[in-house]
Amino acid sequence: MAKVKREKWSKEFSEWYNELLESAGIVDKRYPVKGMNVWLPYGLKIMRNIEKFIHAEMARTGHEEVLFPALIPETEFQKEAEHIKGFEDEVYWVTHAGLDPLDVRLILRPTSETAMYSMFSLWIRSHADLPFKVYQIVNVYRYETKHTRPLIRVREISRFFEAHTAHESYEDAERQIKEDLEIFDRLAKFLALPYIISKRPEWDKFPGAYYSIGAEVVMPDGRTLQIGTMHNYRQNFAKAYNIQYETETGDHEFVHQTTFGMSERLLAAVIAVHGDDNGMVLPPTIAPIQVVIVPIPKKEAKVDVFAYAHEIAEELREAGFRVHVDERDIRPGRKYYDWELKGVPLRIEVGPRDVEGRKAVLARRDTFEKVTVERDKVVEEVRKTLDAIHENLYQRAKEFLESHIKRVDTIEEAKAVFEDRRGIVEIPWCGEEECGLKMEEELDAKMLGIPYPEERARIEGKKCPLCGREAKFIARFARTY
Ligand code: 5CA
Ligand code: ZN
Repeated sequence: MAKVKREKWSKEFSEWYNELLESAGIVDKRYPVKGMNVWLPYGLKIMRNIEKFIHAEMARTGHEEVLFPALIPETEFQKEAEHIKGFEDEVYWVTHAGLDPLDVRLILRPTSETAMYSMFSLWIRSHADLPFKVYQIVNVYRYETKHTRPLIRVREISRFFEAHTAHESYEDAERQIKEDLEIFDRLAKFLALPYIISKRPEWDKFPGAYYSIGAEVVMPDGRTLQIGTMHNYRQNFAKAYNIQYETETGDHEFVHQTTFGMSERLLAAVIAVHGDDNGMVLPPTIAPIQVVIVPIPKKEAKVDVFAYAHEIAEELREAGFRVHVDERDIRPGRKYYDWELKGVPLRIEVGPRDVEGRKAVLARRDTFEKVTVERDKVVEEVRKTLDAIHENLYQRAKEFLESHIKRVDTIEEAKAVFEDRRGIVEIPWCGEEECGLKMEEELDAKMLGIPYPEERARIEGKKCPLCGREAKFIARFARTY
């Protein structure tokens, strides 16, 4: 039985990742615009399965789907001062139509606040329209200057999920953030991804937000990846875009707004967190093929392994599984290799002896364990094994995450963590921006923020290692993607 190997996966993660995206057929990064990649069929199928879950969650929580144009007039883009400041050096401009310069130049959306909110001000009239909850999954464009990487940091984010909501009060907007966190938690469980939530420091909030929170996973090399964010805007954008509603008493008030954003980074996290040296390991929930059946014919055998394989496949399909029978005329070992690379969670091998004995061999992708089961128990065993795989992926990832969070008291200890296995360092902090920024500099790391909700971040009896004052919070630092 093969053993799980994670040498290259952890020690040369970048190389492992880039090779895998190509060999497993996820995206092709040879497209001639830097930071913009081509989705390949297999990668797209996995991403669509993630999106299906997101659409279902949106329906469950009463968000309506919309689609806004990708172009935004300069005049709309410039209405919220903080927002422009945050994005002006990242937007792509459309300045001409044919040969004529445009009167009002257009930007390609980097996110859709400035596209949506002038329309919100037309649509939202009274308290009866609230809460107002919409979302879209679209491509957005950001001229990223940090190192670009497929799915992780792209200049065309092709599967950008953004939910935008408007509320009567701050309290109701806070309820929305709680709902977003619950949706995110269900999605993370669906992807078998353990994560941490932090409230961003003031200097790293989303441009225009009152506060921002982020969800992070730890990648195989110990760096963190932000895979989701929620923002409470309070009335900042409502004032800039004049989004008012009539209260029950006939007064006019600005709405409170929130957003919730994610992208194909979710897929990057799944690939990275669950993978090993043999390739991807997909959670059964999103695997385009959950079970691959490999018939192993033998020349002198009289029984038909192909018919037997199809019979099992049909039965599994009827039970609701996504199944593929690999009938290619190549050696079984080669087939195993291909499907392991592509992360198919479960393989069934059937040879003449299995046909004669009415048996089948189940081989797990996550542990490489093999068991022989009775033919009439196959459906039941497949169901049990896929569940076990999902659970094992989650537990393994959870252990990895937990072993990469270290609480320390001094800068020296924090530095040692970043030299050793990296991950996330938690350190006492007085709460002052000056100390936070200095710690970022000394550690050559980013402050992810403080644990969320804030009650979990408060500490007593510790000193800020920089200024020696009483520490108010635990602050998290990491090298980030
Ligand atoms: N308007 C808000 C909420 S929708 C917003 O744009 N927030 S964001 O800038 O934090 O982006 C939301 C999520 O998109 C991030 O958490 C991250 O998962 C993803 N994302 C951001 N930039 C990129 C990028 N260049 N490539 C891939 N994913 C990205
Ligand atoms: Zn301090």
